[in-house]
Formats: sequence, structure tokens, C-alpha cells
Amino acid sequence: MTKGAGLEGAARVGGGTTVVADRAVRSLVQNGYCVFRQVLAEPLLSELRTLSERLCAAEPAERRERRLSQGTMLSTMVDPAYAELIAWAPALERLADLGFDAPTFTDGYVISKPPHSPRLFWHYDWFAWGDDSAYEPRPPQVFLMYYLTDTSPGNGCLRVIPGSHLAHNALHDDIGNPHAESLSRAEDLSLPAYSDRPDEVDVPVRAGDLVIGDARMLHAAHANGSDAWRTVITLWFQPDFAALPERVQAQMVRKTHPVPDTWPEAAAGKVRSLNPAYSGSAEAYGRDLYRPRSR
Ligand SMILES: O=C(O)CCC(=O)C(=O)O
Repeated sequence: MTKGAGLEGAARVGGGTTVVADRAVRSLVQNGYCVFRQVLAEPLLSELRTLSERLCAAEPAERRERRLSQGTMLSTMVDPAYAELIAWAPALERLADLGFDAPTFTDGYVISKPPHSPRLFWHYDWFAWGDDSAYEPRPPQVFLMYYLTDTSPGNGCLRVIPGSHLAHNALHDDIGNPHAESLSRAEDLSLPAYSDRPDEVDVPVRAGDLVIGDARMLHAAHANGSDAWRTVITLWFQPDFAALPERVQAQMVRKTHPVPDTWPEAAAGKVRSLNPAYSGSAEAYGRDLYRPRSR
């Protein structure tokens, strides 16, 4: 199958080589996300769960308070063990099947929602809304989310608003700064950022499934009503870095988490080989460009 086959209006975006990949491309472009089953295998899944739970449990309580809505949040640069997941070949193969064979990686987060913690607020993770490319079908940036335990609405599974990566949604007019500190602190759960939406969809998964989502899509998570921590690792990839406008390329390079010098060369090399590079002089977009009401 040729690139972009059958994707009218989404010309040259992906183009899977299998029925599964084809369906996934269609879902990523039309809905803003797709799910691949059982991509992260044992023993890596259990190793990362044990490591992540240990690191998150060691976080000081006051940092947790600051992020009550998200949960404990650490950069994946906190331990070289995450390099294996960042460069996980089965995931890179899924991206290649979608038509993205030269993706770059900028940053990743270990996010663990404590037992009995509130909802994660509605937000998007894209900030170059002043650039016309933000309104094109090709995803400029995607998350690769690996939940390390099975998820359901009862323990904080992902919620998404299909199509909100491209189409204006009523929520865009209500959330303003989608990463405001007061939202992180879950100060006022009656705000629209925590609301039930008529067009939302739950994305429950099994541990080891891979959710790929467009950074522009509105997403959130249910409250964790269970007695156990619920951990996700979110990795940010640019599926076609070379096709991004230069100001966005500069923005992506600027936000890249540097690999610590202390990492073993094997782990460091895996991540650095995926990091983007930009040598031009375009000014990087800031992180303050929210989606305008009008578009
Ligand atoms: O905690 C979750 O389930 C989702 C995390 C998230 O929205 C993000 O990493 O952008």
C-alpha cells in the first residue's frame, strides 16, 4: 500500500502496510488516537512498573500536592532504564507501519496517580497554535502512552474527545491555559476542565497496550478511585520532524530533555539517536500559544 492510501483530506499522512495499521492510521487522523494491543512485553513491563513505583513513592509529599490532579510526575531522564522503552523497537515499528519511519523523541514522563486521587483536567499538549500547520491533518507530535497496570474508569483510565485535535470544540473556549498551576493543584473541581463532556470517550487498556495520540487532542483521565497507584509512561515523539516548520523544529529541540552525562553509553546512545537536531536560526515558538477560540 502506498503512503496515505485511502486517507482523503489527510494526504500523505501515514499509510499502513497491514489492515491493523491501516485502521490505526485512519483512527489517528480522524479521531486523534489509536491503540495497539500488547506492545510492551515482559520482562520490561514488570521491571518498569517496579522501578516507577519505587521512584514515585520516593517523591516528597509537597511535590505531590502541587500535582494532585496529574499525580507524581518524573522525567524519564531520571533513570537510564527508561532508554529501553524510549527506543522500544516494537513501538518504532508501529510508527513505521503508520508511515512514520524517522520519528524523533524529545521528552517523556512517568506519571503515577495515587490511590483515591481526583480527575486529571482536560488539556492538549501542543503550543504552536499560531502556526498554520497546527490546523493540518498530519500530527505534528504524538504521545506514546504505556499504562503499567490495566485501566478502567474506576482507576483513572484515559479519556479523549475524538476529533478535537482538528475541529474546534466548545471546551477550547473554556479551558484557557490548559496547564495552569491551579488546575494541577485540583483547586476547583467544578471548573469545565474537570467536567463530563457529551463527546468524550473512555480509553481503558490492558497493561502493555500502546496508545498513540495526537498532541493537539483534548484528553484527560478519570479519578483514581482504587486503592492502588495507576502509572502511565508518556513519551513525546515528532512523527515527521523534518516536515515541521522551522520555528516548530526549534521549539521541539528547545524542549528536549538532555540525556544525563552519568548514563551508561549504551542507554544514552539509544535516546540521543532519537533526539531531534535543528541548526537554523528560526526563533523557537514559546509555550504560551493556546488554541484560539475562533479556529
Ligand atoms: O495520566 C494520564 O492518564 C494521562 C496523562 C496525560 O494526559 C499526559 O501525559 O499528557
